[in-house]
Amino acid sequence: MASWGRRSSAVAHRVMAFFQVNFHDKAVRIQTSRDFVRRHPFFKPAISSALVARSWPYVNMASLILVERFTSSVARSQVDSRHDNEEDRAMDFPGGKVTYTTELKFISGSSDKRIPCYRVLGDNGELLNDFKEVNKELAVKMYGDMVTLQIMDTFFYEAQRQGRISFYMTSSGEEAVNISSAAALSKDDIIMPQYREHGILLWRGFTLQEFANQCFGNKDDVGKGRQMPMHYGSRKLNFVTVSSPIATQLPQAAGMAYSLKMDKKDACVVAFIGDGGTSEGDFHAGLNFAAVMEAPVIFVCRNNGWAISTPISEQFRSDGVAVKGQAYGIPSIRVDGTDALAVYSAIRAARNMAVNEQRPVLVETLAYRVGHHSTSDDSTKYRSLDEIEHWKMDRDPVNRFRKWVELNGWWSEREETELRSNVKKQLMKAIQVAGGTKKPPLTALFTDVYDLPPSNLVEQEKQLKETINKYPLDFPPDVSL
Ligand SMILES: Cc1ncc(C[n+]2csc(CCOP(=O)(O)OP(=O)(O)O)c2C)c(N)n1
Ligand SMILES: [Mg+2]
Repeated sequence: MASWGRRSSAVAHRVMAFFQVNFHDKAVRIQTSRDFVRRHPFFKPAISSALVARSWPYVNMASLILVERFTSSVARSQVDSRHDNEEDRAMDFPGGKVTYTTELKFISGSSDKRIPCYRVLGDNGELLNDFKEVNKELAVKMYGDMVTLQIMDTFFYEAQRQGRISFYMTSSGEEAVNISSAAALSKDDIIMPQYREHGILLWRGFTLQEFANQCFGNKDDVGKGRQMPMHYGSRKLNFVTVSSPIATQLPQAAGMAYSLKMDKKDACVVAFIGDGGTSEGDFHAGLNFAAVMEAPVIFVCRNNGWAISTPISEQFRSDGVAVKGQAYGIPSIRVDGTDALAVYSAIRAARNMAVNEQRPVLVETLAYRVGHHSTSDDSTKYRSLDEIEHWKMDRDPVNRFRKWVELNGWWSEREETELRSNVKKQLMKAIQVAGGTKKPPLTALFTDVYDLPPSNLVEQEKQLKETINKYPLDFPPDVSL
């Protein structure tokens, strides 16, 4: 934990705080400044102890920060009030009182009842309660973006099949998780994606042309063609660039959320993870850090049943993922990810909790991965066609939401036809333009990381140019040296 204290100060970039801490009943004031952190990003013990009164024993700065920090009174009071009535029979242990029992009994590895799945819409798009959070304007935009996402996925998937781009991943089956989450958040909330969350970018205004430019890796791609397709990112839209190593975004999300808290921002971090990602150590580190530091972050676990060919029955023996949040002391909920309204209201409530109460929240969405894992996968090799068809036909989130929008009289067949033909036209144009746009110059491969490139990079650049000049037919003709 102490090491995280140091790490978070680096992640958060700056600490402009004036801590008043009580240590062994003596008040100590420690001022840290932006300059101080820049000069001593790891709060070396020698430096931290120098800041504390000399007569004091060695004190680690990180542990002091953890004593009295930006807290959540709600989270604290929930922990403290657990054993109020059992004082007499309780062991006073660090972390809180624990009651005694003479019964030799292990807590069960599973509860009798599975955590239920929150939903608002019935199977035929009918409301199951008196939900009023989504008005016509919002509903039509949500539906429009879900359809756009579906069509975009089909077009880019086909473009990969035709050899025009190298890779693609669809969000088939998880359109509501994408679009409803985005709709429920504020644009100031920072998204730390896994990789199947491009619908959030769409919602925030990333254009179809920008998607196409990234997938084609052309000179107009924001990332200058240096990432695989699907590794989108947009500083303007508060969407941190996708990074493939699974779950690395979760500890980073905890640190980033803590920095929002220090700056008293009216925003949270929203970190996405797949069911497979929860088996990574970083998932557990991220949740625990966020819980202990009371960081305003929403962890959204897209439980889609599969991690490439690994089914969730081989991924974990717990009742899914929501229960893990409780183990870390994080309020958690399981939501029907094929119900756009349920996802919307759960994420909205989670955001209110994260921002107003300054604490993490975990949302587990259940929405089957209808598509293959990626264009490098054929899922019919490890799961039945019937299973895929069932989710595709009977539980499609877009159709279900459409039924509700239509029941309200907010959508017609004519609007549906217009929307679809419009999106298709835009996509055909975007793909044509992106495919016809030059690649970024080769030098872009070697810039933007170092102020002065190190000698090994200079050498690699030289070697690459020599190789291209020697074997020009093996390299794309539209890359300028
Ligand atoms: C650390 C790490 N290990 C393995 C992989 C290879 N890999 C890429 S995607 C994936 C499956 C992830 O499944 P899940 O988290 O359920 O997300 P989904 O694809 O279902 O959305 C794996 C194992 C990786 N990218 N990073
Ligand atoms: Mg999965």
